[in-house]
Amino acid sequence: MVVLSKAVDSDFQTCKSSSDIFTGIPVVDFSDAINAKKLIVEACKEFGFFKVINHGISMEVVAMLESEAVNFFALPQQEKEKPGPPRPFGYGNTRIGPNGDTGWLEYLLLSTGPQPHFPAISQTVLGEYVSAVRNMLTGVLDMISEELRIGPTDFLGGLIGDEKSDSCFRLNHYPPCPDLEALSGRNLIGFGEHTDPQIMSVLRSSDAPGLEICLKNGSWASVPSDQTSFYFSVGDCLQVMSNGRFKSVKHRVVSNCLKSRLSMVYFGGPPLSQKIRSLIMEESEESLYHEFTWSQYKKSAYNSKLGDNRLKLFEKN
Ligand code: GA4
Repeated sequence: MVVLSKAVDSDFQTCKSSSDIFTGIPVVDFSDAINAKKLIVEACKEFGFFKVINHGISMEVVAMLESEAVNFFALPQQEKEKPGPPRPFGYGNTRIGPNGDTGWLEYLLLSTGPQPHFPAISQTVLGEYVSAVRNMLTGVLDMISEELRIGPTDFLGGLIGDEKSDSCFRLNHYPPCPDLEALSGRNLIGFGEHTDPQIMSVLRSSDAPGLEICLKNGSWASVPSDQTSFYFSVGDCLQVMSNGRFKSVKHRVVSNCLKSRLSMVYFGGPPLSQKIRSLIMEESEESLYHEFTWSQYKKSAYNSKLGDNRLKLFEKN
């Protein structure tokens, strides 16, 4: 990582982080299947974001992958760079995407193909984690299909479970940024504000704050860190499929802590050829978006800057 003084005078963005931890994030308890579906749909409409508890995922697998990631990020810089840059998959440091965005983090971007692998991370642990999270996401999406009566009940989940699903996985390490005085009360941005282009994303983080979501009124809310739960966020494709009922949640990460933060995020994407269009429309309701394929949307997303409104290009007016 670059040294802090360089980060402060260079083009790293800063922001005033939201100081209070937000306590209003909906909590979905998987042990209460009857209420889970309704709660998920309400949460996707109100926040585009919710937390899942009693998910049944082995905390041992989570801890093992976390420790693999911690060990990887502790390697000498040269070693970390060996597998190559994150285009499409590899190690990245302070540069995000292809269009000049920067952030106070280092990361690994990985494929989730049939047998996800990365030289410095145990293939067994990575494979177990990815398949457990994929199954959990598939279950959540099936609940949404059922509650909203979108096609067959396994329609949405099927897009992620499909062997051609274009999902990906990211391990983010946000090093501590202790010299906050030099920033005059502001915080370095770890990962700038953005929405995820895919259908839905699943995040698990270490016990350090930093994630913020944008509420409907435009204010930023700080998400409490919770190592034992998973946070789900609606992506752009699901906003389109729900014809705008669900909100693709804008979020960011600020490095406001003395602790380093580690997050693992699974981005559930459909197959490249999948057509994305509004799937629920009441009588006389019109689609808010032009139809596109995931491949078209992805291409357009990779031509955008992180904070751009990527759906704008596909809105009907
Ligand atoms: C945001 C969500 C995922 O992290 C990601 C990001 C991707 C990247 O880091 O390469 C993008 C970003 C994300 C959206 C716009 C483009 C592409 C960086 C960027 C500026 C892996 C993804 O799928 O889209």
